[in-house]
Amino acid sequence: MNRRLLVPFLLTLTAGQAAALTVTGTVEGAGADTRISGFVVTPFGQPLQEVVSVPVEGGRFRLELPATAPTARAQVNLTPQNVSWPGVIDPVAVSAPVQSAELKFFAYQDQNQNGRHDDAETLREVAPNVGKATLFVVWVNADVKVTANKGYEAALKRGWNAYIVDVGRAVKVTPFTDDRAVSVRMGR
Ligand SMILES: [Ca+2]
Repeated sequence: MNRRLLVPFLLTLTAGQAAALTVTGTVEGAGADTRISGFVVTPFGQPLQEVVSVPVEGGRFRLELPATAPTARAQVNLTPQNVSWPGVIDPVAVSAPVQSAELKFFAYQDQNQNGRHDDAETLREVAPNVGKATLFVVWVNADVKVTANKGYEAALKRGWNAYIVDVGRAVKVTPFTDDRAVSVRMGR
């Protein structure tokens, strides 16, 4: 094996070793050709790029998040001023300067059935829930701890992180694990 072949091979190996996160769930009210997708978004929640998407089959889906870093244009400097994550209320503290990208979930009808989102296909934001708590997915380029009002505390590890955020009298942030199924309700 020559050196030029070896490098991509090693990169593939490394990517394969990273634990990719799997989100399985049920969808209520999905029409024909509905896909559930994860988009990296701007700090204002506008979808930038479809990172992953899967068809809903029999009201169910299984989404595997890639282990790779999101596109550079989705990465923003995380500051206490621009954390607009669910459950985060001022005052906010960020323990280290990092780049971050938030992933949001959208549903759409794949009208041309090409297996991906096209501009003409209307995106509808959906909230995957576990009970009354919400799934939250974010990428950071280094370990960082984010704390905020009402007990919000998230210790993020370099790479993709997934949490269940429960907003009540206090904000409870717990790691999301693959064995917990989410539910998505498509509003009308
Ligand atoms: Ca399409």
